[in-house]
Amino acid sequence: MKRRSAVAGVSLLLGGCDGTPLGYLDPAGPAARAIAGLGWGLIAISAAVCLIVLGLLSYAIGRERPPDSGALGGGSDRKAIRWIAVGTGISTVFLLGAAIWTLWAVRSVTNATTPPGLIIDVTGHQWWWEAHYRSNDPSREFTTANDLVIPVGVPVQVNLHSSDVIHSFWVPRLAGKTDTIPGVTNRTRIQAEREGIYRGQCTEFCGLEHAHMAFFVVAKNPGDFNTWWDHQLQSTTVDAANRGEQVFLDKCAACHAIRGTPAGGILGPNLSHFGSRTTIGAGALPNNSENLAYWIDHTQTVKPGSNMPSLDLPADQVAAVTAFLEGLK
Ligand code: HEC
Ligand SMILES: [Cu+2]
Repeated sequence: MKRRSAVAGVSLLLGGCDGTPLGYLDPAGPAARAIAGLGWGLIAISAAVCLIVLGLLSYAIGRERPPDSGALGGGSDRKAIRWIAVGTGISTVFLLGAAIWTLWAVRSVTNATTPPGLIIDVTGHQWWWEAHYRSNDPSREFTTANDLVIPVGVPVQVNLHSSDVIHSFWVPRLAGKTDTIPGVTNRTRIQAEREGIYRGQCTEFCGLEHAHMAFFVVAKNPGDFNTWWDHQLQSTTVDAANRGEQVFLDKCAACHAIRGTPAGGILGPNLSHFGSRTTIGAGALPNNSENLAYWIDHTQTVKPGSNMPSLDLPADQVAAVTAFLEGLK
């Protein structure tokens, strides 16, 4: 069994499991596009201001001065004052322009005049994300974790909660950062222009495993999204002959839930359909059988301080519960 945690951790800081970078400057949704445009605009304005100041400075340095020149560079005081006015004027125009552009970008980011096509309640936990999909029909609601699947082209309202400390919800390619604050419900909007996996990250220092509090927004076309939703509503059958399921009910159910089984724990992520999740431990390891077996008995090596203990189970139990969970597609 390979110790993948360090490698995976570094690659996740720089990019996703598939090596894709966070992509701050590669927007894939309207809010991120407005923010990226503003970012480039502010860089351009700052560069222009620097160039103008440098130009004026070299002009002033290179100028011949009369030997009796005073503090303002000699000549007439009126001339000096004119230069000060020009400088102040240029700065004012640029700064005002930047301020107006910023307000315009903020307005387009928070603009919620169109009703959302989907509402998801997301709760930040130390150190993972819970997602509850809302529906007008309560029997169609469900809970999942760490992967947020959304339909392409649909504005999605994310209601943000926290179960412990302040976290911050950020998907750089789709929208700006919004904090999750205990006792407060913040709202943000995400919308993806095309299918893909967009990496998200907690961006408020929230304790030991803050860096391993990633999540993934998976944008599917609306047809596939509806199929996915229907699939989430399917239950796992209780099967006394399934060794892995019995180990799970015995050792894991106090903290984890699986739809259709008596397992209803809420201390850890809901594991219904865990097999199709992108990663294990909110981005700590890519999701595959080998890593899952490693996670179960080395949790505190992969994610020291996490609220899941390393479970010291016999190898055959680890193998059985791993096969069971990876089978929950
Ligand atoms: C004391 C509570 C507790 C017990 C018992 C427990 N877990 Fe966990 N588990 C957690 C918590 C909390 C997390 C989230 C850890 C994190 O990402 O920081 C977690 C995360 C996980 C994840 C990753 C889920 C995801 O979406 O990334 C898997 C898989 C998992 N546990 C499997 C198991 C299995 C299998 C068992 C039993 C053998 C088990 N857990 C027992 C609390 C528990
Ligand atoms: Cu956090």
